[in-house]
Amino acid sequence: MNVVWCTRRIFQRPRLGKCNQIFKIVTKQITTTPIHPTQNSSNENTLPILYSYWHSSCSWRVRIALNFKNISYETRAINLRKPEGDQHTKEYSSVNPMHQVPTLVIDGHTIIESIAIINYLEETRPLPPLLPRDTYSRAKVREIVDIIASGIQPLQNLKVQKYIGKDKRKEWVQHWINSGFGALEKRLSTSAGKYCVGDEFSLADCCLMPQVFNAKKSEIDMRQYPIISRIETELEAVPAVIAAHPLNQPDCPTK
Ligand SMILES: N[C@@H](CCC(=O)N[C@@H](CS)C(=O)NCC(=O)O)C(=O)O
Repeated sequence: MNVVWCTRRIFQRPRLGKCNQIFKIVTKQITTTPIHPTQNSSNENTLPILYSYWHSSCSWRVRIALNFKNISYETRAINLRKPEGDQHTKEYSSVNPMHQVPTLVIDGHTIIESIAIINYLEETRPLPPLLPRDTYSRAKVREIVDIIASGIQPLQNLKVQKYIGKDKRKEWVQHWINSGFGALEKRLSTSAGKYCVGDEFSLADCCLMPQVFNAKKSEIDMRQYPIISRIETELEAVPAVIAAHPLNQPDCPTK
């Protein structure tokens, strides 16, 4: 397993310049310091550890939630793209037997699965909230989360793409993203305000932004999805989202 070593680096990407974020790497291992005061575990000396890969949409979901809740954390980079893949090492497999990122170590617990992690954060550190108060709005948030986290992302995962094979890969990914986004666009038409559900940023938005990023990488024509695209524009200006962007991660390759 690789830990990315870094003494100090400042991340300022012009592309994300709407709200410039500055991250100080203050320890030998990567530590992202959020903009606001911290909301950490009772043991102030122990930062939560996020096993993450810069390009992973599921890691990005958790990074957004951590940033949104002003929780300082340390990043341990798991390089999924190396031929032998850090996710398959014996050491990491004992942390996450699904051989996937993210994994969060927090409050003496090791939690895998991005949505389980974010729900833990929501329940242990409720402010600012990622779920609305109103029961029906919460259901809407969870509906959108499920469409993305169960209905779209698993079908485009790296190991699935490898299994499908090079020839079919692009068509497969585009098919399932378009199928999921078609449904999502219709459901968002019943809930969206500024964000996925009304005007409050939520767990649904933590999931939407990384999925749109992947869709664009997969050359999906986003003009088919005007509501998703409009929400994406709003999300591009949210500091917690910008700070969590793949290009702003310490393990993002410089080239
Ligand atoms: N349901 C899991 C999915 C995690 C997942 O698919 N992670 C991807 C990156 S986004 C991964 O680690 N893939 C490794 C692989 O396919 O080899 C979650 O939400 O955390």
